[in-house]
Amino acid sequence: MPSSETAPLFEPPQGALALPDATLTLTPDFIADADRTALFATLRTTLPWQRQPIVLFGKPVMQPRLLCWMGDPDAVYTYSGRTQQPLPWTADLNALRQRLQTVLGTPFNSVLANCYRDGRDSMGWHADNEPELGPAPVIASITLGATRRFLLRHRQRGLRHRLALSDGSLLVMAGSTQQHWQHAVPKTTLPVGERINLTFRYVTPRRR
Ligand SMILES: O=C(O)CCC(=O)C(=O)O
Repeated sequence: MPSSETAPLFEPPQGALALPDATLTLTPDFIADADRTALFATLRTTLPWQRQPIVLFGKPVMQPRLLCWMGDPDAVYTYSGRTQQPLPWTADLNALRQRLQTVLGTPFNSVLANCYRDGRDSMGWHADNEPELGPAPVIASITLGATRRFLLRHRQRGLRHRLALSDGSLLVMAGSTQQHWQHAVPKTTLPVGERINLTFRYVTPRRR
């Protein structure tokens, strides 16, 4: 019997979500309750958070949240018209990376960290389908802090699904999910606290 550290996450009954054309697994308590507050505080105070513009319809627009891109030196990532050079791993993020690699059995060489300061911060509809992620990327998404709605919409069939991503949860998106589904974190008028989301990825290594 595998231990909970090594049990595969892609098999039911560990939270596999039955959506067509998707491989999604939600593990609500991936980060132990006792560790969540301290990890949130460390990431919030030590990561070099930035507001960054993206290019929308040819014009630079500020993204409505704070973010930073970290990873191996050759994990260069281009999305929404902007090329991200990785900052070096912090000890906490590297430890999470190692744990995810062990549990999921797949490599990660980078992480996009997003900080939603309140309900006005958001993430628009998109798929993580940039060429450097490959055709079937495994995206491991950890949430710390406030619970926010995470919306999914099927790109061809008009299906929709809604998840609540809560403190300490891990959502894994794999297989053909990014080919067929888009996702978003909408704004909310509810009084919500700060939320950090970490999406660990493997991008094809590139020369700097
Ligand atoms: O904050 C989230 O849960 C979503 C993050 C996301 O969509 C992304 O990093 O691509």
